[in-house]
Amino acid sequence: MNQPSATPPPENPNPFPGTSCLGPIIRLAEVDSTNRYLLDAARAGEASGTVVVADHQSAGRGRLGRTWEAPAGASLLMSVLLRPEIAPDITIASVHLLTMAAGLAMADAVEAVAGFAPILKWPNDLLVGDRKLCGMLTESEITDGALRCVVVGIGVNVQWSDFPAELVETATACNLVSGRDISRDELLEEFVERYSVLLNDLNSVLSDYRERLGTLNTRVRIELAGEAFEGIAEGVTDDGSLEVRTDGGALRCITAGDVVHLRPV
Ligand code: BT5
Repeated sequence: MNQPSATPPPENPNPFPGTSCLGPIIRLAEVDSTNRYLLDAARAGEASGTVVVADHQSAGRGRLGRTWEAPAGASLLMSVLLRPEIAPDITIASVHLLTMAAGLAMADAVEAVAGFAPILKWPNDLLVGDRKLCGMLTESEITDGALRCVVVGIGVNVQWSDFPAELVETATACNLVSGRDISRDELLEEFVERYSVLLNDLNSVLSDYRERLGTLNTRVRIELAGEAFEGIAEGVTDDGSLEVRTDGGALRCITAGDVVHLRPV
């Protein structure tokens, strides 16, 4: 007698077994911006935890209306959709923890895959020396005073042969630092594992970020709209602002702006 055929188990929608909350991964060959794509998808109901990865962006976004440039296939260009249910501690006032956690997770992923430890720079960069390896842009959707979703966008230079003239003095890539080919997929996998763990325990993120932030105790130049000054970066407040002791002795709290690391003190 024929045995009734067993129903096959449903396919695991999480491509990274052992992690609890990130996935599925949507892979795109080309998009204007993974952040734009995922914010629109979120408005249309896309699930929390969805990750979008693109080979190329035609209009990659930086902060303050700037652009993020990368030739096709050279960078890990990704965005992660997070809704409050995936990280229940998240409120409007603590969204910065998601970016800090992404920075910590990506720094560790780079170290695991490429064998070197990048420096964290406030608020959102990974550097090697004074060259930028990775930038992050977090965008939130708030309606009626409530946080609906957060999209954390990350661009990491992974496998570059040349840099465009405007980046040649300021950027670097994993393969150039490690002296060997580096896989975007391996980096993605390592990042997703680490980020999932941190999202499940955001309480430790701020202290880990402070401990590992290369900006602290460093002489910095702060560039704000219409103003620049120098000082020593002394701390990060609970709301994620950078505290800088100016040469005049005042303590200034920076919520948004650009930081240049000048030299260690
Ligand atoms: C950032 O802005 O560093 C945030 C970059 C976020 C990019 C990711 S890629 C996936 C996701 N989808 C998006 O559309 N965006 C995110 P900011 O701190 O403003 O730095 C931007 C500046 O970095 C530019 O003005 C350039 O000077 C420089 N830059 C641009 N492309 C770069 C690259 N590939 N490597 C290093 N520096 C770069």
